[in-house]
Amino acid sequence: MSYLKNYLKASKHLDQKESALAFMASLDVIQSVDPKIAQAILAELTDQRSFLKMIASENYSSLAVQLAMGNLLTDKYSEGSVGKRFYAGCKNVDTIEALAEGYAKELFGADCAYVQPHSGADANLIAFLAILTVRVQDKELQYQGKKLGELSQEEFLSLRDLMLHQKMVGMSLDAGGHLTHGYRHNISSKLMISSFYEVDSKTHLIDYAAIQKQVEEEKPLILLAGYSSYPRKIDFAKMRNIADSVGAVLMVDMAHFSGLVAGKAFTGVHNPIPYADIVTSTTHKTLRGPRGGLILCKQEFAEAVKKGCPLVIGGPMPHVMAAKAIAFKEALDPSFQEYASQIVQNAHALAERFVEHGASVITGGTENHMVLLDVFSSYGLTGKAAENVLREIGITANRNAIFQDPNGPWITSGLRLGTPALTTIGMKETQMQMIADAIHRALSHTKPKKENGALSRVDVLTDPEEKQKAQKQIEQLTGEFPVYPELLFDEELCQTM
Ligand code: DSN
Repeated sequence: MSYLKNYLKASKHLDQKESALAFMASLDVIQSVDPKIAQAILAELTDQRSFLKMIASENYSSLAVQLAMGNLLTDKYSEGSVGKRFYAGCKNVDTIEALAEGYAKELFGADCAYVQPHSGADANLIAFLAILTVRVQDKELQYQGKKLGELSQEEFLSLRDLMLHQKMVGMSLDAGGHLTHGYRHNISSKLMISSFYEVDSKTHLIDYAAIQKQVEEEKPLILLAGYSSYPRKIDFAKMRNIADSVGAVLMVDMAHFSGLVAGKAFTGVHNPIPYADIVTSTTHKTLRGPRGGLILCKQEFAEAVKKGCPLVIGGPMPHVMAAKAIAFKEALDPSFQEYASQIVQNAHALAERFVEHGASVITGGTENHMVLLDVFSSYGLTGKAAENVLREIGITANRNAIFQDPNGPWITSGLRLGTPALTTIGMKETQMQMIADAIHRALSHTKPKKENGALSRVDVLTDPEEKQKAQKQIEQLTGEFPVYPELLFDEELCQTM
């Protein structure tokens, strides 16, 4: 039995979908080389269907996005940029990249778009280096009246030294910043002299006056705004003023909320595009595209950014650029605005319900797509333990450090819950309330086990009856809101293949 035949049998009396036919046929092709890989792909679908996806940085991309990625475009090298390639035969890649750039500019109202970065981390690295190129290297070269290749080794090393002594200020990791924003274990801290702004220790909100003070003291080249784990909007007009007060470049990493910007849930001072010099993003979070990165920038940085290859990356990935183009086109549809606004309403409903249950919600609520729970003070559980309990009741979410976390960045005291994926499959406020109830039920009936006389930070026991009730609540939702409902197959039959 082939996957395709399995689908045809399972969907016999229904409208058979071309995307499902293509997906199932692709599994047959994969199976012909390695059945284990085909099985693992299908098993991942089953897993994603059996658990509610609440990882704030994940989503479900359309099958059109996925199929645009899985084809012959993967074979093509295309170093360079549109119309200026180091390889022959790039006409079709030019078409794809130009379309992706055009859609991105239209979607975000940006002067310039660069769609080659393979990830958000790549996008950030290219952005840092583009800023160093424009604001440090090019100025120095102009002063010396030479091109980069004309410098002697001694001159080049002294320029390199100058570039390595530039400062950046970003949000600290435990306040909600990202690893690539100057964290010691990331290349950003080795490339730049990085320091961090925190959040207010009581409200956990960004303190703009404190950032202003810090920036006046440090006088950085780059002020970086953006987060991986912060449930509020940022006022980019204020950030712009702070950057301008010391002549800093304002860089924004909108990886988490780019879908909310594209879908106009974040407008005015909460839309970074008019305010920032450079904006980076991933394409697979709220934006619902393929795994990848994106840079939008003002003209001043356009030329340097477009040299991301060879600055940081090697060959661009035409198949992923094609999938980015599809995702941007999908986001240009007016329905994406409804989607973005529902993501935020869902997160709001989720947070409110936890507040009603008396749980400690970081910042007291949310304005974006995520809710941060302090599970340590709410339920006496670490983030790691809570993450495991959630998986047991049928939810995939991730633990996250909270500000000045007493349990450190690995075990953590926080749980980060996101609504983008659940919103994609059609859930609304009512379902968010049910989910908050199930999570609260499970966590409030969980106790840490004793380990050598002390309470374990990882091993916990949930009251079996309460756990079962919570599991049932979640099961009801996974049944009502199937993931990729068009992908029908007979599971038993699959296991015999
Ligand atoms: N893993 C992503 C996040 O959760 O923010 C980015 O690294």
